[in-house]
Amino acid sequence: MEDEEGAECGKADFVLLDQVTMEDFMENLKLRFQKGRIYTYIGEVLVSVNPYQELPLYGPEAIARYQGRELYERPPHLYAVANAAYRAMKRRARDTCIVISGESGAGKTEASKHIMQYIAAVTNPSQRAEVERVKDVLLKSTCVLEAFGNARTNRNHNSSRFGKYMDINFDFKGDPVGGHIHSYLLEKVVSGPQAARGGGNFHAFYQVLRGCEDAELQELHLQRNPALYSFTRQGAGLSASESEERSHHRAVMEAMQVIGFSAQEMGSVRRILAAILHLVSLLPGWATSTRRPVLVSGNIEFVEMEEGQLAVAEEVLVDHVAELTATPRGQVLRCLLARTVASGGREVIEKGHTAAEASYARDACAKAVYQRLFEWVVNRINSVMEPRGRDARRDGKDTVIGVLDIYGFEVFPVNSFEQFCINYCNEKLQQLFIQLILKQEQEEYEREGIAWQSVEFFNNATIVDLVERPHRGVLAVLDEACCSAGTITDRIFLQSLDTHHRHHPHYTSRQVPPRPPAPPPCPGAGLHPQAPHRHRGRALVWPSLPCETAPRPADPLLPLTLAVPPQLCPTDKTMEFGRDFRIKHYAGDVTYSVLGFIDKNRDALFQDFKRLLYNSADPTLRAMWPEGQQDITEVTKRPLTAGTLFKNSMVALVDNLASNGGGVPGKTPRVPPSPQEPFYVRCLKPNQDKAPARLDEAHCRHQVAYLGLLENVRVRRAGFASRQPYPRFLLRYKMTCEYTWPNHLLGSDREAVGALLEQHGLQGDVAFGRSKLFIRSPRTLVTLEQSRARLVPIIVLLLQKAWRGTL
Ligand code: AD9
Ligand code: MG
Repeated sequence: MEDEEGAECGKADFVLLDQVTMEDFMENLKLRFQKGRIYTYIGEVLVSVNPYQELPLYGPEAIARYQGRELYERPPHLYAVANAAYRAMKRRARDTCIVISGESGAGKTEASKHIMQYIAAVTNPSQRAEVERVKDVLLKSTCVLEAFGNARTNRNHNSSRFGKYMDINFDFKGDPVGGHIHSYLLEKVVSGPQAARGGGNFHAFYQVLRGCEDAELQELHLQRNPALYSFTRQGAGLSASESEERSHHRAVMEAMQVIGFSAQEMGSVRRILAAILHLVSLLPGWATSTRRPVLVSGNIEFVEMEEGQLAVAEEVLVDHVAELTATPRGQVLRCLLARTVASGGREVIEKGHTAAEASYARDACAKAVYQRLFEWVVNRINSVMEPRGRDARRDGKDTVIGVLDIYGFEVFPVNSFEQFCINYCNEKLQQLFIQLILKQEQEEYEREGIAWQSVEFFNNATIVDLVERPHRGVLAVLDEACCSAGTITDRIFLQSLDTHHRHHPHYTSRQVPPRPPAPPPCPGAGLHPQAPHRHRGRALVWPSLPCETAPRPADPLLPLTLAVPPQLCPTDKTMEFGRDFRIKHYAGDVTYSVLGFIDKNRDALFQDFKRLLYNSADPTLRAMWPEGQQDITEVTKRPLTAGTLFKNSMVALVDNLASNGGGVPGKTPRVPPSPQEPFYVRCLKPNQDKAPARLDEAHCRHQVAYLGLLENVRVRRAGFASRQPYPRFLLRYKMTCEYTWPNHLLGSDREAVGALLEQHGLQGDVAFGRSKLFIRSPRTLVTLEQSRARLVPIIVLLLQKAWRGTL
């Protein structure tokens, strides 16, 4: 690698550092970044730094240089990882996956696109039409998904608001024959979260407004200016240029056509987007209305009439929504102003909304419609990527490469339920990284019959446990609050969290003042007017809560080098009393505002809307609401909460990645579980300002620390810095030994390797495994590399002379 890059570019693998200190790590990272080397290995893990500028690193020529090569043969690159995953999958006929992680804006989505491009470029040499079709869909799906699932934030102008795990199915020849996208939590944006993250709404809204022809806009009853609609008027969403949005719109339309969306479906999608904009739009002229607006929250639509009845301020919007959703106007109006409730047996009554309820219901409807639209788009893409012609998986010859690109860890001035879920997801992935890196090492040493020495890691399991622990984790407490009939407020939920977690080393809030640690009184009492002060076994029955009897022990394993954020003071003034709680995440402290947690978790949508949309004359919209056919009296089961659904999907995802379950969240596994071997890309964000070619050392240091990259290097070197199968080792260094050049005549490759090492006097620094050589110190590798570097030019010269016949 270094022969190609030159020593002035630093070490291409952090394992080769002379010492594993933060200083040495950062020096190498900085040196490489300055030289345009944004990729560096830690063994087989790729560390990538976002350059925030176009670098000449990609494209067909670069792809050709990596195609078919071993990981270490060329300088570190995403193509090398994609190639390694592809070769591993092909060679061993085993599923594999590439997990891309890092904070928001670190370059995960871009990395996933380069990986897909590499795979598309190196497959299907025989140009089979069906394979070409699948490749087109795979590549084009990214653009469509980004339009519907990404938004501008102040951290990233193209921030993924959903997680994506894309499976690519390969046939026995190694050509892509299908794929499947699993999507996770689409943030539901109305006004709260988007304002909090200083961001805009999903790109799709701006693209429709800026990109549609005038006549189309007229049909949709829309005006071109996004500032006129409350969904699109705020934050960073407006900072994209018109021409940019127009060209994105064209690209998305084209991509949808290539994928196979029909003209009728694309029309439905546009109409649904327009209906959402109208549903929550700012009413032009409302101020001149004689009616009195009663709810001032940015969306002023409902007015209370003199008689106490509710009405919609600007009924023309109801006409638009009804027309665009192909539903009867009268029913739209009814759903907006009232709800049907079952009053026992088969009897139903209509209950009028208050203005606040009506606004809540309208927003819930807009959010749900968008979420269904997104899910429908994903499913539609999946339907055209389903492997065709045969049961591809059952014949046992197909294998899968999964690429995980999920929203990165994020902190905004105000963090809500969405950030809580996103950061929990990142905790899970970090835990997986720790477990697999340790597990893989351990297993490899065992498999090869080598004794090894363990390295301690910061174990973030305690944070994951704080969130997902049954009965008392944050999500369980939140669910319990959501199940209680109406009386539980966000604030009471916060009190309950405090009672459970006030002694947890990673939890803080200002709700309950700190108490002497022992013996703590039962904190479940007095939470709620009806709170009985007693335990009820394991089951958590609101609001009587089990008591913490003793402070939790500290983290089982303390980090060796992790820059632990300063110890939090439980009475931290930056947190608002009765509103905030804080979690000390592996990546830093995040203060969450509990406001809206219960609503967002409950994620309730009145059945009336579901029935309304199920009865739409638009088949696309209708297909998104299958449960709308249920009668209100049949709806008895409480749906799972958003938090629980998310947790379940994360647990299944992580199981899948770790090859324990093979299942996919919310779905029965399509295929039996099969072992996977993850490849990792760890993305770093160089600065907070998206500035090109600028590496802010403090910011990077923090990421290196919390991602556990130093520990990763240490583990890699703990026992052994490097390991290589005997044939590969010989291929690389055989010219450095007279017994192995050009070919060895010894009994086995292992013996030949032994002879080579003895000639260099390096036999004391290695261990011989069953199929691999394990090299303890990087110096050994450096010695061999230097020896090779001296000899290669001489050999090349000799060969050239031989070819020219001058030897
Ligand atoms: V988030 O968690 O979805 O908010 P990502 O996905 O980690 O985030 P993304 O890939 O979207 O970040 O990268 C952010 C921006 O950095 C991109 O829009 C590019 O402008 C820029 N970027 C990222 N990687 C590269 C690269 N290899 N070359 C040039 C890059 N620019
Ligand atoms: Mg992204």
